[in-house]
Amino acid sequence: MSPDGSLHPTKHLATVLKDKFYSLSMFPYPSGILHLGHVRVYTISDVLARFHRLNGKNVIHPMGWDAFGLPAENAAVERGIDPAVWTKTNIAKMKEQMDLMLVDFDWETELATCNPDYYKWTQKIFLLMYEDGLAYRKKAEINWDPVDQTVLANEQVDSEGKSWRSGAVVEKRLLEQWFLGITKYAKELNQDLGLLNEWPQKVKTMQKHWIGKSSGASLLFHATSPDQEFDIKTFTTRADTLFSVQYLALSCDHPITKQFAVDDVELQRFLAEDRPKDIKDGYLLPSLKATNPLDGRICNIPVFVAPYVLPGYGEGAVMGCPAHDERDWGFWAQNMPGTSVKRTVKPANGVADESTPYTSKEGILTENAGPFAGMTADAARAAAVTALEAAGAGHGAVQYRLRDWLISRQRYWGAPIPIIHCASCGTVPVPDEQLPVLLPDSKHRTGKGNPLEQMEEFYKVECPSCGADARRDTDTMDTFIDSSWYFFRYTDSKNTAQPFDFAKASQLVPVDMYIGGVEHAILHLLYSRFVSKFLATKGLWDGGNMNGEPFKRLVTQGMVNGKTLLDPQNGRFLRPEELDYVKGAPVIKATGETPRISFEKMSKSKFNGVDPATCIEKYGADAIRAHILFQAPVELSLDWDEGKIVGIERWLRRVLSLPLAINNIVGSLEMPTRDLTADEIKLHNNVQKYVTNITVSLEDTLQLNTVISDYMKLTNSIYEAIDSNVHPTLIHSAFRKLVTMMSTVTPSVSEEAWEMLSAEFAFPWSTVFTNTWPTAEPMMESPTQLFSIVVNGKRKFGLEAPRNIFRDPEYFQQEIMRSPEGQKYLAGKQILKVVFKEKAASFVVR
Ligand code: ANZ
Ligand code: ZN
Repeated sequence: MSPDGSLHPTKHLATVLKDKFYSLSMFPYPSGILHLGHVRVYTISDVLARFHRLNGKNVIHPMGWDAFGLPAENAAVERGIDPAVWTKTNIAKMKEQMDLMLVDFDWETELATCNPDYYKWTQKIFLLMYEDGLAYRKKAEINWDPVDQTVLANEQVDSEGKSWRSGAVVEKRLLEQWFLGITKYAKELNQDLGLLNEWPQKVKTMQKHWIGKSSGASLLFHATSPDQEFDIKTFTTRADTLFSVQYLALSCDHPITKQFAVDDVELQRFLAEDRPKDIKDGYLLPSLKATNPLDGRICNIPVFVAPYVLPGYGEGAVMGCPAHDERDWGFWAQNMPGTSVKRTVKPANGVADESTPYTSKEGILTENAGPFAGMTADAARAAAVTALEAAGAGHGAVQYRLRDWLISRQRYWGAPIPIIHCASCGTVPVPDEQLPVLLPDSKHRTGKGNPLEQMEEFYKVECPSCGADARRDTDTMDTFIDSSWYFFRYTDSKNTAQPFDFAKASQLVPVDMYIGGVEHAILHLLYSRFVSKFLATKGLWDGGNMNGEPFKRLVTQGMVNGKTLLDPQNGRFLRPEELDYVKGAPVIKATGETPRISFEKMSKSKFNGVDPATCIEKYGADAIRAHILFQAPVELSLDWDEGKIVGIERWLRRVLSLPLAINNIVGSLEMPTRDLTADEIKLHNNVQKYVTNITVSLEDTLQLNTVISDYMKLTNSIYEAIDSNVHPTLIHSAFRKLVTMMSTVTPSVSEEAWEMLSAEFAFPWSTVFTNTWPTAEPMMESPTQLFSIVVNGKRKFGLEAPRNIFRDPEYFQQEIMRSPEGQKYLAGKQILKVVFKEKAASFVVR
């Protein structure tokens, strides 16, 4: 049902939707082969695009190529070809396969992120960020992939510390790197998840965790050594535990740590130690003592340097509460063995277990908690912040776990960072008129390191500011930047003066429907949200009505799993040549056994891959498109079983037989002037029902699997209508509606059926694609209804009969007995009792 309460979805369409519909599927990496996952996404976006086009919308349905990145470069190294050539060839191949799928993309706005006319603007956006201090350089400990010889973002390192791509154990190195200040947008990115009503909850939850908002307090501990005083700022989410603080811990990078290290050889040794740091490791700064900010009498708090304290989070220093934090408990036991812990929070009813820390955020403060004794932990947290504020020693504070975005890559196949390093001017942006900084043709690729660093003709430049000899930055940008703004470029992909036109982008973005894999739930979607918001702040577009959010509705489609045949003895994956087929059923040649079947992620090693092009050749694009929608709801994973396509093929053949059958009975397209028969009313009502269902599914609920079953049911209704002599004009009209609606999913079958119909008459219409989407008309009251016939308490069959027949019991009983089912269930039986109701007749028989 539509929000305005109307049952007519077409009315909803007209009033709620704007003039445009931007249907976007995540653009692919041009690997050269289209897989079934692609077929699934593009089918969905194509069906929706065609649906909205038939509804008179200005539909934007673009396609492009996420064309920079490592695979092209690796392939180039392996095969000795230019990544640009490799990429171009792959694009051509994939485009051909998309055409085979009959996806109707707007090819006139096609883009590839590796083209200079695109990355010129990626570079410009980087410079806009640089201008605002959002793109900055700093030395950072980075993840170094020793195999690919490149820096990896944190997200590209798995939980075991290995590279997502090469699988090598990642090393830590210190390098000057470019960062984008996404953390400046952390608050908005977190808050505005609340605007994304049409996003899957699981994606929002993942982003929320990734951004990781923590509310707590920032507080100052005064610390003294014999000759100096310090203020140590810490961040805590547990201000209520302030009176249980027994130590402070500083990160290895903390300024105070660095200062002490100057004279303290042992600390130097501790910091330089090359073994993996344990969470419990600590180095006590013997001469430094801190004081509790709310009670000066507690003034002998030891201060440690501890690797577990992250330099980039909070204040890079923590207050240690062994009694209430697992990590602090372990740290205390190792560094201060035998010392008691100070408990200030206990469970509301009962006593704490003395052998473990009490880590719950709920509880009651003990008598050890000074002014907070007796309060609930909740109340104590608030009271502690108030007290700290009054004492000028702290305030409420919020921290985000989100880190700034490290974008430097020491690789060739990416957009060069448009910066020049000058000995006297520092980092100098490349002037606009020198953009794009072109990737030079690289002939000497060794596969190791960054070829740009070895190309003097690339890096040797004049400083744009002072004219002295300078060096061009040889890093390229993370490809996630390329894909963070491509949907803006589609709105104006030929613009040579700016990334895109303000008015065009503002009119078309936010994207109405974004479809892609859930694997992009965090990075790509978060980066795109960040960049869109930034571009709105800079006035490149108006930001829409969702505070710069780029995607109104998001759909994450499920995986496509391949049919996998396994040896039942040992679970081994079976190769195709190990199998025979007996009456279509697989048999293992060697043993004669039936293989075990499961559906698993497609992979070469499982011999379960499916090539879409082969499938399309075998069954046709229409059948593949309908099958892929029919087999599973969009969000769920789909088990690809070719054996099931026959059902779709059978249905499509039935559809294609209808035009002839209809042309045979239809003489003119004049409507009957008499009252409609019961069968005609039934057909009428079925048409309205399916038009409504299909419209709601395509416009709103996206239950695309039920769209296909509704097409099938409507097809059956039309066959039934022919059998029951429904007036041909009504059948003709019902079929035209079916074919029009089907054209979203099965364009060629629909167009063929349409032509066959049109041929009979000199119709003004020429193609099904320029039709208008059918509107549901009011239902008609049928003169008949379905009665349930119950025999000895069990429903045996249904009987269609005039509505009022139950008022004439004798006639009703006769009709029941006369029907074929009545013959079957009642003939020859002794009828003891009959009860007639408004919708049923109940027999007791012997
Ligand atoms: C005292 C305390 C007592 C803490 C207690 C926790 C439990 P989230 O929720 O992840 O934000 N912390 C603060 N800065 C840190 C840093 N740079 N590196 C490592 N740990 C840090 O965690 C916040 C908590 O993590 C803070 O609250 C602090 O320990 C620690 F019973 O302060 B807590
Ligand atoms: Zn200079």
